[in-house]
Amino acid sequence: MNPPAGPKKLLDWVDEVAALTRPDTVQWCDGTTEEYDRLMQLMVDDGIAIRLNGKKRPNSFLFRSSPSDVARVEKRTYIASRTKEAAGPTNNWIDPDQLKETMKGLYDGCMRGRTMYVIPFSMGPVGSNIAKIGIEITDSPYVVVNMHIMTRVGQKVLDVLARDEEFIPTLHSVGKPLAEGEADNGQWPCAPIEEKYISHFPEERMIWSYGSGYGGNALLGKKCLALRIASVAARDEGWLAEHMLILGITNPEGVKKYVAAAFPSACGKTNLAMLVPTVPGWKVETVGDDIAWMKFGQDGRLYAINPEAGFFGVAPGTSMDSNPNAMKSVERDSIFTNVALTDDGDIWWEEIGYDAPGKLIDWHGNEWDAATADKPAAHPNARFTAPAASCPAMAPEWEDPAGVPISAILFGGRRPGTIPLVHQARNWNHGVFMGSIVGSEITSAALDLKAGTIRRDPFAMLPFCGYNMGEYFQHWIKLGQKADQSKLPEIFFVNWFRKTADGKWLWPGYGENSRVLKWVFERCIGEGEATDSPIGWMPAQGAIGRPEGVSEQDMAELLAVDREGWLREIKSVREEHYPKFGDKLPAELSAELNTLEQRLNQS
Ligand code: GTP
Ligand code: SPV
Ligand code: MN
Repeated sequence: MNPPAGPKKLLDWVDEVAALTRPDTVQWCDGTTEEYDRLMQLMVDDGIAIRLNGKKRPNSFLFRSSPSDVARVEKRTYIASRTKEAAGPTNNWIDPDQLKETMKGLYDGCMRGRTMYVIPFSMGPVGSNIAKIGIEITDSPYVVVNMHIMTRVGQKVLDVLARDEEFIPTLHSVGKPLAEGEADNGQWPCAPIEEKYISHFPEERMIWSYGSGYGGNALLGKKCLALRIASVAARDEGWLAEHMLILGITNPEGVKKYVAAAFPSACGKTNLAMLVPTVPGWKVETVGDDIAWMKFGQDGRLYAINPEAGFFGVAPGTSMDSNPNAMKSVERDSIFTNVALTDDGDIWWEEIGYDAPGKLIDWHGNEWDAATADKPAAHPNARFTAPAASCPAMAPEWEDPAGVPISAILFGGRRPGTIPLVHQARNWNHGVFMGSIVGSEITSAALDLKAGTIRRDPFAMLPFCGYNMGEYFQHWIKLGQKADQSKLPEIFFVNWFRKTADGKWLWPGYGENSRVLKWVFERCIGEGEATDSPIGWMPAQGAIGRPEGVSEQDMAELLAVDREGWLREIKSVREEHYPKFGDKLPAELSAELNTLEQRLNQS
């Protein structure tokens, strides 16, 4: 694609970046299949990509990242607002001028020997008034092909820009300039950890990323734009940018409702969004699996769109049993990163549903034999990138620029104890309280955190809120106050991850979660039997059907109020969680905490 005629602001910025980073050439991306194919071939020729067996996995490719570049890096992620207070207690902050100084030093000449790609992309349907336009400059062709799938790329975006010059500039480099005659030689390029920066300048609505080529660090439309920067815009403009899946659920009578759900990373959003119900006659359809932008409509209801166009999903654990719709989404036209390779040119990962067929090449590129291996063949945070349109469960309306009206919001996380399978908030503020105390058990997987501990992850937004989390709580409270109370979504707290004393799952999860969704649906239309409890509304006995293999005793445990556990929870929120927010903590939330304690003590 030739450089466009304008807007000038964009052309100037591209020139300025090229002068600083000094690439060999500059290429404007047009989002076409031809461009995708050409870049894939280039990466295959460079030994960075492996073309999978076209008979098994048509038009699909495998990439292996550097072992030092396998996930988001929270400790290198910065919210560089003017003041530290604006970033708040939960974000890493550096003074923006100082950070720019450091990063300009790193960017200086960083694209030497490489091509600089300019990607015009839209988060949300192109031209929709809820959509936002970004430009990503990157020296990674891997980023370009992933952005093709995850966002809407190309000329039509520039056409919109020609009418309205507003765009979010995002700059990315893998941070590995090439000397004269040097090549990557099949090695995934990235910079050492202490040179990685995933930086956000919220007041300027600008993103600078350096040193990592992986996922949310590098595909800047996703976490950086659609959550960290969008959350700031949402606060200023009165809407919500959330780490939530969106699904449609239809009952046997054909009535359809929409549910949004916030669970921390690797806690089941993609799986719930694509769920195949075990309850006969019910249907679930996918609108989005990771991010929701929600605005109140003229009719006073909250409408959600999925700003993305694809899935960047966790591969291990995905099987025809656990998530058949994801498996069908990756049958073709997909990118796989850090999974294992079979000797017939297909992919494999742990718990894919069948044994590794003989010897594999693991995600490091080494031979791997199931009989002798002591490490997994796929990295626990190995991912697939697949077009949303490939998913058989997509709701026909998933790209509707008007969005879908949300009837229920769920919060959840991995909690082996205390939090029951489901309970419902008494009102909006109680629901905001539930969101504010979300926590999750750290599994060994993706992030560089201590396994086995519970980390508070309010609204599943801890790594993704672009401003002070205390103000974010206030924003949620305020939106509820301004809204028509009768039209606000009902709020629920769910937990698929209860364990027995010996560490087994109490609840089978996956498709069986439809039993909980059914109760949620029924509660939204004033049916669904519930009993009042100290922690909120709970399903009446028998209101949630018991899956095969779950004993009556287990069911009772899943739906009990664990008084001692909740009193410990209150103590931890009061002493370790809420104090972080100081005077930014809304009084409404402390009041909810006190009410909960009183109700438990009276019970
Ligand atoms: P991100 O893409 O990181 O935001 O993750 P996510 O929230 O979309 O999580 P995903 O659906 O990919 O699931 C993460 C892991 O949790 C996978 O290993 C799943 O197999 C597992 N999982 C998902 N749903 C359930 C469930 O209902 N029960 C149990 N036990 N595990 C689940
Ligand atoms: C998450 O960590 O929540 C993800 C993966 O969805 S990434 O896009 O890498 O952030
Ligand atoms: Mn996510």
